[in-house]
Amino acid sequence: MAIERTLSIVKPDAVGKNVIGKIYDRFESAGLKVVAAKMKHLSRSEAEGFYAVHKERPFFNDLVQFMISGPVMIQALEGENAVLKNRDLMGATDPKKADKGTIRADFADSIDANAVHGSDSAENAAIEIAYFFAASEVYSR
Ligand code: RTP
Ligand code: MG
Repeated sequence: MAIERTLSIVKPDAVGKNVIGKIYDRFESAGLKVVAAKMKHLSRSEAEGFYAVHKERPFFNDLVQFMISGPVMIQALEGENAVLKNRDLMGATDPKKADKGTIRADFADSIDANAVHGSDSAENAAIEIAYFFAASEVYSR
């Protein structure tokens, strides 16, 4: 299995609950390494640009409004099968449907305030990592 990278965001709800470290522990316990990280309060245009694929969806405005409601913690994760592994750790988009023991089941309150973002493909991961990090800010290790 090839080493892959994925882009993860701890969303404003989870940052507000002070569970960044608990979520990082899930990544590290699963063998994913944090290879880049920054805390940032996104501007509206940054959030709109990040979620541009969803701009025609009915939930787009609520999603952007939520993502700029407070600071987020953004990280690139590296490891075997990182994209799918992170999606498995996150659980389903709606925390009510997320499997027990997943990040969203344990830390999220609703489909809007759902604790984490994770890239959905290796191709999108590369685009999303480049959206937030210069190549020189990502530390392969
Ligand atoms: P994310 O991109 O944040 O990792 O979440 P995801 O892949 O599990 O879900 P996605 O379909 O990409 O949707 C992005 C975010 O939009 C909100 N959403 N609301 N009300 C709705 O039906 C609905 N569907 C999606 C969620 O907050 C989701 O994380
Ligand atoms: Mg998504």
